[in-house]
Formats: sequence, structure tokens, C-alpha cells
Amino acid sequence: MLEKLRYLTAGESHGKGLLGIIDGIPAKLKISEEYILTQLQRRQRGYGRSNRMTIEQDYPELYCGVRQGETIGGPLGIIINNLDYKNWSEAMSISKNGFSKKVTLPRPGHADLAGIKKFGFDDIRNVIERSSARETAMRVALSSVCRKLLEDLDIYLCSRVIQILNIKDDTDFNLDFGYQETNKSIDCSEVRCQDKDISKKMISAIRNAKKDGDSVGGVIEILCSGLPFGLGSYTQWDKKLQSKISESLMSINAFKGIEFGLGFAGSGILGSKVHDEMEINKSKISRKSNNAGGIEGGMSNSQPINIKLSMKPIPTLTKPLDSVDIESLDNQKAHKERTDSCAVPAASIIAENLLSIVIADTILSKFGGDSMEQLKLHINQTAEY
Ligand code: EPS
Repeated sequence: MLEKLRYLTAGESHGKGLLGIIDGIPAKLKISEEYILTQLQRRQRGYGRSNRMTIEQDYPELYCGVRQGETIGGPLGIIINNLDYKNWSEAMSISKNGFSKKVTLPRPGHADLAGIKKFGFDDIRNVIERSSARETAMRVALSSVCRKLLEDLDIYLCSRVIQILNIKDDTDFNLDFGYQETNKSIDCSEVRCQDKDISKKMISAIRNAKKDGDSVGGVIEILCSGLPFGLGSYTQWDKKLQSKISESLMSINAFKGIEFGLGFAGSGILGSKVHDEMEINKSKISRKSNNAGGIEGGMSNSQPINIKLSMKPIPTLTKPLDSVDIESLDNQKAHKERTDSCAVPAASIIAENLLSIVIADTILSKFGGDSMEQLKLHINQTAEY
């Protein structure tokens, strides 16, 4: 659970647009629509996305909470208009207009079936619209404000794609050029993979799946560095850093698994090979490895946080799977509509930004401050690295 920050999103995939509010951001944080837009543009890219991404521009209008380029301590509101709404204004009309082309064929793997049962709907469109990953555009917009806060504290995030379908990039994360430059260079790959040859193989795996009316998932890796000791806590279950991160990141559509550091692989290795030995380096206690992924006992240990996340293939298939019509109960093929054949590269951007909210929240919890000046002062006085 977040302790100092609160946020909410609203909006349907093909409705008028997305609304978002984030509360708890300290005053005097320099932020602009351009900064937020950069993260939204990163989310829109990636090989395998549908042509919806060519319709949308995902421009974040900063609606309130910012004055003269700086936050003023109140809730910050953002609006993103859906440009595709002009093609859906009848179907998505707020007032009743008789337009009633129902969707009745639930897609295996999608929110469709459980969603109509939950709310008692007879039209799956009601479920599709809010369960769509379009909502993540607003979450990226809101979380990018936290990302800016972290950057002002010299905390940086970076991510890459390490698997698409069965094509894996087993190479180590190369951070020789620092987090920001590394991210920029990874953004140049259409699949956000650091290895050029493997990128090509991933692209061809996506192309083949799309040709066959299919979809693919994958695995992403995120790093976050510059953290002090002691974000999160061992003192209560809901204060543990890995619990907070998991809650936030596992809420991303289609995410199925999360690992910290060595993750599942560590379970098959002796403890002596897993735990990160200590040594003195320039009068500081440092580590010979980072198998813990930067978290020990539910707290940051000043090593980079290292997370891997798996995403399932998107459930909308243009060669649909078996389904049942919810009205006639006839066996039929599932509903199909425009879809992404792969959204793993976009998911890496969403995850990177959402991690910023959790880290910013734990920083605010530990150090506190109503303005960026106060927060920085508290960090300078008390943080240990
Ligand atoms: C998305 C917009 C959606 C999908 C995708 C995410 O656009 P549309 O449904 O109009 O084609 O591309 O949503 C899903 C994958 C999903 O399952 O809902 C976006 O803006 O990211």
C-alpha cells in the first residue's frame, strides 16, 4: 500500500479520454507536459502494437496542481483525450441513443467473462472498455511525475526486454553508459532489447505470430539505482518493499510473474552461492554481487533494485479460440477486434514508471517534507548509502 501518495485513474478505452489525479507530491517540483509526454511517447512505441497507436497522440494536459512550471502542493490532475473517440462517439455515448451492437463472445484469457458475471452485464463492451490496457497511459502520465521527483534526487530507472515468446536475451544488462543513456539506446530497439541480433529474432517472432492471427508475451527487467538504505521495512507485512512493489507492478494488465534479483533461480542454488558477500570498499560496506536484487528483509540495501516481470500473450486473437455466446449459449469462436500482437516493449515502460510511484512513496515516508527543498534537506541530513 502507498503511504504518502494517492492516485486514481478514470476513463474508458474508446471514451472521451482518461483522467488522473495524484495527491501527495511535494511543492516546488519542476514538471512540464513535455516531460510527461516523453514517457507517454515511449509507451506508445514498440513492434507489434496495433494501429490505435497511430491514431492516438497521448498528449497529457496538466489540468491543475502546477503553477509557473512547479507543483504547488495540491493534487495534480491530468487529462489525456482519446483521439479515437470520434470513431466511437455513438457506441460510447454517455446518453442513451439506441446504439446497441452487443459483444457477446468472451475471449479466453480476457476480463470479459468474469467481468460480465461480476456486474450482471449482457454486453461485454462494458467490460472491455475499462479493463483495457489503455488505462496504463494515464498511469504512466501520473507516475512520470514521481519519476521526475526521483531524478531530482539522483535516483534513476532503466528497463529492457529480455524475452519475447521463446527468444531470450541471456546477456548481462550493460550499463556502461549510465542509466539515462542506456535507456535512450534501448529505446532505439523496436523491441527494447539490448542485443541487436536478438532484437531481430524477437521482431520476427512477433511478425510470425501476427501473420498467424496469434499474440506473444515476454519478460522484462527493470533496474533502479541511487537508493539509500532502509526504504520499506521489516517491521510489518505491508511495509515490506517487495510487497509494495509487487502490488503496484502486478496490477499491470497481463502481468503474471515477478522476481527480485535471482528470483526463482535462487531456490535451486546453495545459500553460500546466493547471498551477497560484504567487503569494505572506500570505507563503506559494499557487496560482491547483487543476487538479492537490492532488497533484504523487506528494505532497500542501497544496491540497485533488480526486478523481472513476465507478461502473458494478449488474449485478443485474430484467429480466435473457442468460446460460448453468452446469450444463445452456442459454441462459437471468441470476439475479435483490433489488437496488439505484442505489447511487451510498452509494458517495460509502464513498469519502469509505475516503480517510480512506489519508490517515491517510500522516500517520502522515510524522509518526509512538504516541498522538494525540505525533502532534499532531510535526505542530506539522514540518508545512508
Ligand atoms: C491500448 C489501446 C487499445 C489496445 C491495448 C492498449 O486500443 P484498441 O483497443 O482501441 O485497439 O491497443 O489494449 C489492450 C491490449 C487490451 O487488451 O485492451 C493502449 O493505449 O495502450
